[in-house]
Amino acid sequence: MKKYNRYLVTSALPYANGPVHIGHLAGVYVPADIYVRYLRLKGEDVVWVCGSDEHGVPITLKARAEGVTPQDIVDKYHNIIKTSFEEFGISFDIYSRTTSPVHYKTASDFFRVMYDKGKFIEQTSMQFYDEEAKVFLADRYIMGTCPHCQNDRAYGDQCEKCGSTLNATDLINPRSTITGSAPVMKETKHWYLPLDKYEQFLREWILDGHKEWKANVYGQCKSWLDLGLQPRAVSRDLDWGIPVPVEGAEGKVLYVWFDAPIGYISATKELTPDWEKYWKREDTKMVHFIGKDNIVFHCIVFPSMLKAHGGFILPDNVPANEFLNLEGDKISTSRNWAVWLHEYLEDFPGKQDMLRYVLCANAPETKDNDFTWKDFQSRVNNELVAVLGNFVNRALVLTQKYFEGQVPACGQLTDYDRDILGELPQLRSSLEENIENYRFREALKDAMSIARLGNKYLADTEPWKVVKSDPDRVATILNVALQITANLAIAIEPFMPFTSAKILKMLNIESFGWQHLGRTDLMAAGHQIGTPELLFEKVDDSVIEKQLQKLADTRKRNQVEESGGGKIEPQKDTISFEDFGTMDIRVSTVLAAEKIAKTKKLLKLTIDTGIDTREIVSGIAEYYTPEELVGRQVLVLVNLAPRELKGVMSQGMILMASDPATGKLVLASPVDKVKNGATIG
Ligand code: B3M
Ligand code: ZN
Repeated sequence: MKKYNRYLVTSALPYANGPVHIGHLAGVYVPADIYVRYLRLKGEDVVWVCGSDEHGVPITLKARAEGVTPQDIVDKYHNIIKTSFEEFGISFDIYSRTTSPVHYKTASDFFRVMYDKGKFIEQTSMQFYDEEAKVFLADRYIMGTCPHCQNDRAYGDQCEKCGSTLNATDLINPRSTITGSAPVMKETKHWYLPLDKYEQFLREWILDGHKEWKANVYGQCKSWLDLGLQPRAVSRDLDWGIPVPVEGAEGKVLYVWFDAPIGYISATKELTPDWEKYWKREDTKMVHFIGKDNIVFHCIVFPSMLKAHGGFILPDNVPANEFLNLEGDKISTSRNWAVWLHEYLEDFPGKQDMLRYVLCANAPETKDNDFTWKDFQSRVNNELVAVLGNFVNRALVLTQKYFEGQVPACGQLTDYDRDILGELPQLRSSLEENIENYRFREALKDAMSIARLGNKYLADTEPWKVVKSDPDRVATILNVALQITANLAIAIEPFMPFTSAKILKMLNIESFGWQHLGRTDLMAAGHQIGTPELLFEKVDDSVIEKQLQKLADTRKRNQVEESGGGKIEPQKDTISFEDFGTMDIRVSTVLAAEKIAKTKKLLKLTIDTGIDTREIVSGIAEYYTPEELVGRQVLVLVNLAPRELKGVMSQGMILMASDPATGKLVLASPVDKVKNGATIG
């Protein structure tokens, strides 16, 4: 066994293109938080780094779709994600981001060192290029007809209908998903990391040296290595990312999976000037917490990069989890099939620990698992309320009742008392062993066993009966119960930090360290405790029904979409009443309409708004002829800033419905005739 003197813990950098959901928490951040909180309680030297992963093609596509810049997208989601983590007590030492200046420099320098050492190979190849959007197309952004099953919505890497793996060049009639145009082949140069050269090193390091890794992680590494590794491109043609820092690399950026793991180094640099001791000394234990889809990058690619660069340590373990499903289906951001953390907190304010508990108790440690609201309800009601909350409440309320809230002195212990207390050190060892081996579900069971022990103790000793005949014995019983309560506060801290803090407050204790766990002298006789409060409330059926209804609505929307009904846009962010009031929408009549020369889509409309007569350019020529429009009443946003379109000053916007099924635009009009100038609101 290696002796380590400090810990460097990393957890996967979430992509800043959406909020975080229960799958993220269960798979990566709750386990890592438990591990780190445990180490801190033990007084270990530990840093835990994380941050947003802000590069990559999906972010640029989202920006394009929303008509904003990639920076706008990452700013928005970085803040949402960071806040969600804070609210759930995910206690990173730093939550940085890969657009930070320190990261740009760190990642560029890292590439440059590898480049100067001749660690890359340069290669040109032909790739699909979208001439309209002026971008090279990653496989996912090319669609076409599958040569095997004729599905016309197959992707450049896979047909989701028949499941076959494809190359983009296999597709019949390929088209760009960005513009719909047919892509052309164009030559491009990239830098590759020849992973095949690291095979030997990886085999020895992982397959021989880390047989203790989780079976799913070890197994994936082995199958990758057995298949044989290929050189992997570490650059991309893109205008969003960290520029490749060499001559002749204009328009090329580092591949997101090259820069992102270096983000761990950058974040540590931002955290402490002493960062090198965490990254460069062999007595540091580095642990990467990730989801199973990231295994190859953390076990094969990043270690090869670290090795090629030189001077860095390698991870001691990569405890990747499997996936958490939701009510039987794969969690999906694009299909909105998720429990989003910010939405959970709106529905369950202050109840973070309930979710932390359920996600840990049901964590996908060895296989994919399912989150269901029924299971959530029964775990909260039968475990948190009935076991943990109930024990703490009884111990504290009885102390208030019989001893005015003062810890009673411990008299003569019976053999039974000693047996009960004797279980605490054993539970501590088991808990430690489980956490240190990344078995957090088992560890949580150990912590909960302390509450079960307490409940059993009170049920067996029945202080509420004994009090009439033998009050001295009750003093001892409650002293024992309070020692157990104090132990419980320590043991659950890594899992449920908010609840632990509440118990400490009720015990009127500042703090404990891990070294106190297992001791039976934590609550001194005469110490005044605080006022007992309930730790958890039962979750009613109606609450669960509401959550299930929300998911049923989503399922229905998805079915409509997937059966060709088109994409129903999700609701936009909430606005205030005042925000709405700033829009001035009027019933108006179209007086005249004519096509704008040399355009396919645009009509120039002359409109009577009731306020004035004005001109508006509207993109509806594909759906209505000028004749169909004249004389019709329409709705017009009249106070939209004017703008010039094809030489016409357009003053307002005609409101139209965009049919999700066909993409066609349909005029929005009042059902009954009203006077022009009528306001809408
Ligand atoms: N951004 C991928 C993911 O969320 C990712 C991890 C980067 S860790 C360096 O699956
Ligand atoms: Zn197919």
